[in-house]
Amino acid sequence: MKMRASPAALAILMALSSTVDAFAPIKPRTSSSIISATSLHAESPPAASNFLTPELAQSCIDVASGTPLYAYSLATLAKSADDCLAFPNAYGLTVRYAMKACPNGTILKYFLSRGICIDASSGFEVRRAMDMGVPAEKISLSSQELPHDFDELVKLGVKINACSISQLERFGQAFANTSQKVGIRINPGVGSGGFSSSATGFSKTNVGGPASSFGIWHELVSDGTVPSIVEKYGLEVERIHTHIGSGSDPAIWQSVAKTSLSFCALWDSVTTLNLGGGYKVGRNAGEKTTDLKEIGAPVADAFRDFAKEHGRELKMEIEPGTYLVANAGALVTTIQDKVSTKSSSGDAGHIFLKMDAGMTDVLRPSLYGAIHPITILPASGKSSDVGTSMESVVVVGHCCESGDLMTPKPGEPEALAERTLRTAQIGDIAVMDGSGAYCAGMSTKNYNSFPEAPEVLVDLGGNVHLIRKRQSLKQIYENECDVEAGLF
Ligand SMILES: *Cc1c(COP(=O)(O)O)cnc(C)c1O
Ligand SMILES: *[C@@H]1O[C@H](CO)[C@@H](O)[C@H](O)[C@H]1NC(C)=O
Ligand SMILES: CC(=O)N[C@H]1CO[C@H](CO)[C@@H](O)[C@@H]1O
Repeated sequence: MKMRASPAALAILMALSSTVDAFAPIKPRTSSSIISATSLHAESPPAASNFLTPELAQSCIDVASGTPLYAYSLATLAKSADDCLAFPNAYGLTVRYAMKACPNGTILKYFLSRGICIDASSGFEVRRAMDMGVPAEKISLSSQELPHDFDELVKLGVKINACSISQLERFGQAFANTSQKVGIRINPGVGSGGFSSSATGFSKTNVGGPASSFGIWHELVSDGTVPSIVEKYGLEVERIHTHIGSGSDPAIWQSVAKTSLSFCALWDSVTTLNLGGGYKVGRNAGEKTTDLKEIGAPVADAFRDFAKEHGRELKMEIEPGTYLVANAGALVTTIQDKVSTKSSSGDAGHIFLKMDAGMTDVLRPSLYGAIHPITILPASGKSSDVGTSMESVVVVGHCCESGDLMTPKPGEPEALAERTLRTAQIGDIAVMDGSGAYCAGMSTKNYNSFPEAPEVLVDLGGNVHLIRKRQSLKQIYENECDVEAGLF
């Protein structure tokens, strides 16, 4: 069966794309999404991290044979999985975990056990998930680089979303005239990301809009280019996909859903709309976490309206990464040095705390100016030894790299900001919360030849399990090859 974009649907779409400005750009909100300078100087910094008391942090250190390490809370993973699985929907929901946020096999297996499927960002992620036991048909791939073996993945049951015209062409050539089902990822012309204030200007975290390379530009759908490729190769468009990082505003989510649904009207064969991820999570005191029930309700209404108008009950997919894991992970480090540049003549200079971790483990502060809470715990690992004095310090990582800054100004990776913490001595434990998403999986791993940190899982009873060992020095260079003798 050939699918053709109906002229009526195209007209609706063109009308909608001109009202696309109705998606207000996400403005930085001083009160919630961007942490204010004063909240970084809380009267009394907490005596325990999100989920690690001094005693529990010490158990993690014992199990991982030292710091640094990443600890993940099963209780927090369970709660965020519950929230996502309860996302309001009209005609069925599939939750896909965006595994690039934290790809350890144990976490994939946990989400799989909860009925959560996988969103993969590369062919390698697909294979990694399959190696961890995720069935191919539970994996969907939306990638910037179509893997060379994509046809084999499709035959195994992996669902591929074509993310560019050339990807769609290659897909069509591989499956010409077979009515192969395909998904189309569309850049609807607007979008935002974690720290951007603009929907149209460039921001490193933008995943939609003219400054973003993700997905097929919406005008190439409305001008007939995509429909004609689909027709030329006899493909069947089964899924529409958008992922624009929409934040936590219900009105924005409803507009995103409506615009995305307008693309579903183009092909009668579409059964599923995937709205991507991008649900903001508050990591610091005073920051708001998206209320999925609140943003989901108007989205479910939009699906019902679509069904009334088009007689098709579409299934919904969401692809949270951050929401599922961000606050479930913490980086546990040791303060291995403390230096001062304060001069006797004035108040210039700072006290610096140096962690035994840094951009090699958590890149977000130095990449985006992202703010993570830092909690100082006593070296003894005993709650009774938590100190009461405070100190304003700058926290840095262990790399010989001036950008290895753990306390930037919010949104300004180049600028350092002092933070009031419990006074730390060399040897104390420093826990960086909110380190579950885009930390272990995205770092400058092995820079300065620091080994990759181990990972532990804290179960519901507070018992600690090693889920990845610390990398050895040899593992860092084991793939290097010798050149023949006499070359230099
Ligand atoms: C990264 C990504 C996600 C997850 O984004 P979060 O902001 O972590 O929720 C979802 N879908 C796609 C296609 C992605 O690339
Ligand atoms: C697909 O089928 C059409 C006719 O329906 C034909 O013109 C075209 O050559 C076929 N393409 C391939 C690659 O087989
Ligand atoms: C990729 C990775 O580090 N995966 C590890 C996650 O933890 C499990 C242990 O449960 C290991 O087997 C994986 O190798």
